[in-house]
Amino acid sequence: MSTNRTFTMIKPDAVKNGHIGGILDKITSAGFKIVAMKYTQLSKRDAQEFYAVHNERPFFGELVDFMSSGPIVAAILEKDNAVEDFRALIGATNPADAAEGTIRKLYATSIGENAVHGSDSDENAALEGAFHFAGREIF
Ligand code: RTP
Ligand code: MG
Repeated sequence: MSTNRTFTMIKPDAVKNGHIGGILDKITSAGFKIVAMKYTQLSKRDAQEFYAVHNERPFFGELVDFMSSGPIVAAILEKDNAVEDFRALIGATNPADAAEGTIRKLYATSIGENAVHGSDSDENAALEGAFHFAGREIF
């Protein structure tokens, strides 16, 4: 994956609460182009693997249970400076600290159930995109 891409998931809380459309509108209105997208659900094992970097953290079990609790939307997004600009668009991990107008400020309910994921580096964006999508699913 080139460095002008990032990877996102609309998490199970936001899907359950009916925010897929609102979140996709924020994403595309901010200038991100969707180059891959699917509606899917992570198994517990998928969530453990995806978030393996956090497996020593106290919230790991909760995170895995939550991320596998219902369907998600996974997508690869393209824009100049995609990783950094998307982290700015989603806002702080804890919605209480998220800036006005950010996706987490608008749609997240708690630090754990925070509506969206955004890759934190170009390297992780590539790994996370490849975790969810085959080459023929990316346009
Ligand atoms: P993400 O990876 O999902 O985009 O979120 P992030 O970078 O803003 O936050 P990160 O530190 O990578 O944490 C990953 C996810 O774990 C859950 N979390 N729960 N209960 C807690 O204290 C806690 N802290 C983090 C959140 O779902 C967070 O997005
Ligand atoms: Mg993270």
